[in-house]
Amino acid sequence: MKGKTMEKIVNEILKAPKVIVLRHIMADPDAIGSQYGLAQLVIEQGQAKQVLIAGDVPSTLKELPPFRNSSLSLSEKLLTESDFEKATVVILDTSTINRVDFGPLDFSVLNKAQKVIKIDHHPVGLDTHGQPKDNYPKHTIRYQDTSASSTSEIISNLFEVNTYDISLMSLPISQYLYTGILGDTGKFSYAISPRTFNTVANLIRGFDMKDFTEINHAMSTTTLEEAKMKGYCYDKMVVDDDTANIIISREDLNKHNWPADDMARFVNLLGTVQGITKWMMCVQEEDLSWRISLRSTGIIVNDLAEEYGGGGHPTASGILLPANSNNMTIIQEIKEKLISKQ
Ligand SMILES: [Mn+2]
Repeated sequence: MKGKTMEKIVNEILKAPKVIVLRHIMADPDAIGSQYGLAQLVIEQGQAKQVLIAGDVPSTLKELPPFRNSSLSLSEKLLTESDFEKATVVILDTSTINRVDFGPLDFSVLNKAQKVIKIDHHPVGLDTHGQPKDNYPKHTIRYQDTSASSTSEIISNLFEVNTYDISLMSLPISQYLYTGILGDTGKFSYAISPRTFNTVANLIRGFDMKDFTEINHAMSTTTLEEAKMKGYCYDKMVVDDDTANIIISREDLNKHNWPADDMARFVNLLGTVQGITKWMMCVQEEDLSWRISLRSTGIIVNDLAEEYGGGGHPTASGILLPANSNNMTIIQEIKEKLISKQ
């Protein structure tokens, strides 16, 4: 942890008179957990008179205990341009600017902001001048830590910065951040480190464990509809040796009235089948573009994603193919390349 940079950023956020906390589109538990966690931290310990959050919460995540009962979700509203005036905008868990959930606005509103701070755990490439290729505004203050399991882990570590005290942690903050870490580690199955467990130990210390086991349980349950979607995935997946793939067209989704976003979240189901070490899920969005997720248990797949204009983590990356009549050919091509990868 680069203590000084982190300390500077914490102070910057806690002293700001107006704070907006944003995160990525197609939100996952880490995006929302880190966003709510930081927003609540500023409300409880910061000097801001106004703390605003924005972004669409998927219906499935609205039911998770800490988000369901959150006072923050009630205050959520669509931001307007004037909200950004003199604001310190903190963008969490979002590697490139085009993935920020601005609601009806776009990134140009950041020009009105006093400060833009990016805190993230995703890797970003550098351009020839050594600048991050994330398209964030020039004046952005960045804190990027790819060794963290999640952005929620980074936000939890804010409490370990000199001036702050872990005993100041409130139960809502703890639960938001715990949920985020749980989400990005697949309930401590991957991306973990000794630091992850230290962080979690610090987060839950002093609270009733029931407040966390309740989250564990909720994250293991699904709605009946989701259970049916999972069944569909297992039924439709195709296995070639150690590689699994599933291709779900718009027509397939429409038949069941299933949103593409909800379906895409089940990508890791394919990896739960014995013998599968790499897998891909292709889901067709409403605009007929294809969202392709590549995953593996260790084999590097982001080079394949990059070959098709995508990117991400070495073992978890994605490609977006804009609507095109040629897409099925490209998907077959990616599939073949994934099968032959070792
Ligand atoms: Mn994350």
